[in-house]
Amino acid sequence: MHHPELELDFQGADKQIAVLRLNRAAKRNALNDSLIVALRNTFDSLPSSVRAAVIHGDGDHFCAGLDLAELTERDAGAGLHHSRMWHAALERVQFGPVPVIAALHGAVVGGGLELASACHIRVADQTAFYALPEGSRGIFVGGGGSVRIPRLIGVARMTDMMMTGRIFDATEGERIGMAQYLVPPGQALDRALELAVRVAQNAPLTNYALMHALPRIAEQPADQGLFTEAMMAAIAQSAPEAKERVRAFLDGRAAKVKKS
Ligand code: 1HE
Repeated sequence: MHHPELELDFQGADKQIAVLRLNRAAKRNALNDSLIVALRNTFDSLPSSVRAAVIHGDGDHFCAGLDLAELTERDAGAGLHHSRMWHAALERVQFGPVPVIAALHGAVVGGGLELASACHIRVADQTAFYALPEGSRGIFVGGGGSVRIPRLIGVARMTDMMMTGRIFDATEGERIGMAQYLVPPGQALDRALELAVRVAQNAPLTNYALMHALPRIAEQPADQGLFTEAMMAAIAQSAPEAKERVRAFLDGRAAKVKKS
């Protein structure tokens, strides 16, 4: 199961935070097939103590995307299966057991951006930049990018990135919705870990609803979305943990909402 280029570590008092590190800096963390399979296996087999995960990259870049050295003479069938392999792995990131926070720096390009877009929250430092060089390499996205990236930044911006090779820097990236947090150079991992600790404190059913119900509701027609929302709300509030958390607030034992 262990893959030398995908390090897995656990942090927090109860080992609640899984920290995954792409560990292939010499190749700018380019994702070869074995790394993609390892990513999938890791999310399939996280210990039940884990409540949130952080993913980041070693070296100067988050991830240079697909390992182009492996993009050999695939025929159409092999290309289809290759793309589906990426889909299966990134599906386990998005719809796996726990929320995943991406800590981004340097190149977040091609399949690296596809991986980042499968995560639930993105934290970028000022060195991050975003590109989809597939357009200039004569290929197309194949790791779910055409589905997930427009949901972050819109179809028009993704078209522009692929057609013209446009690169967004970290500040622009935060402005257009690539990342939700922008931090000084070198601070993305620390901030992502802080956020993971916070996310891990939520009721597991709330995180489940945010990961599994919210994106589906967003795709549904309004009437169906409202119905799904009502079902999810009813399930979440029926949990003993929800009742206890609400009681704690009413008894003055829980934090108020405070502006920072
Ligand atoms: C690689 C890869 C890679 C670097 N596959 N080997 N992605 C791309 O088109 C991005 C290609 N990479 C780059 O543009 C640059 O490498 C970076 C901007 C990411 C970093 O630049 P730099 O100057 O720090 O590194 P470098 O000198 O370009 O690369 C260092 C080594 O990593 C070098 O190998 P070396 O043996 O000569 O040292 C590079 O060849 C290697 N390397 N990126 C293989 N991507 C599911 S479909 C997804 C489709 C895509 O992702 S297409 C986009 C692919």
